[in-house]
Amino acid sequence: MMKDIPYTFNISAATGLPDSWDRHYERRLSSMKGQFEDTAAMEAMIAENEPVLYEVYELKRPEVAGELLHGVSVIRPGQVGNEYFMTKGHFHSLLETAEVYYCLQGEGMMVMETPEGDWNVQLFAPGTVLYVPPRWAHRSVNTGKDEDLILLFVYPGDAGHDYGTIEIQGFRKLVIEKDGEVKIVDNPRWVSPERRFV
Ligand code: PAN
Ligand code: ZN
Repeated sequence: MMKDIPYTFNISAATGLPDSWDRHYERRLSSMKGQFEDTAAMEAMIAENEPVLYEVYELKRPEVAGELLHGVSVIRPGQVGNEYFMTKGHFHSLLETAEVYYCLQGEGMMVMETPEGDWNVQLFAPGTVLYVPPRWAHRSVNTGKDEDLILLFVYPGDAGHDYGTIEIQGFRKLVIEKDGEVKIVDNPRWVSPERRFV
């Protein structure tokens, strides 16, 4: 059984990485099928070298109400077509649960939306604290040229992850590079909630 005693861990100021964790995983491009608009660019990159888009370091805690799950995510710099590397993104299965993010390194954005189709995008720079209220799906995007985007996250133990809704059509907004600048544009595949099931 997990010991229930207080503990600390350190995040290196130099690397932005924790010095201890229980679970580490990598997410590669092939597990993001349907998420990037430029499917030809995506298939070509998968065939060539199957890049890692992001890594997650998690501290293990019981997945129950009252606990706070926490860890560090590292999103690599890069693009698929003109879309920046990003996380899959999800709603919490328990929709009424929030999350706090703290940007340790890099630059980027959090793209968010509610089940009703409201959207919001916030910027990340080192030191930014982001509060994601209950009900908002969230996806981290690295808009940096060659630096990792490193984020500390904390969320309720019973939140759970619902990836399915986002897998169907992605988020309402895409973050792309156009004429050398970061732009937030409409996702052409996105359908408003009222029209989704008609
Ligand atoms: C984070 C995310 C992490 C990876 O821990 O799970 O950044 O993103 P995806 O889960 O969308 O692949 C979190 O938001 N937990 O709830
Ligand atoms: Zn979350």
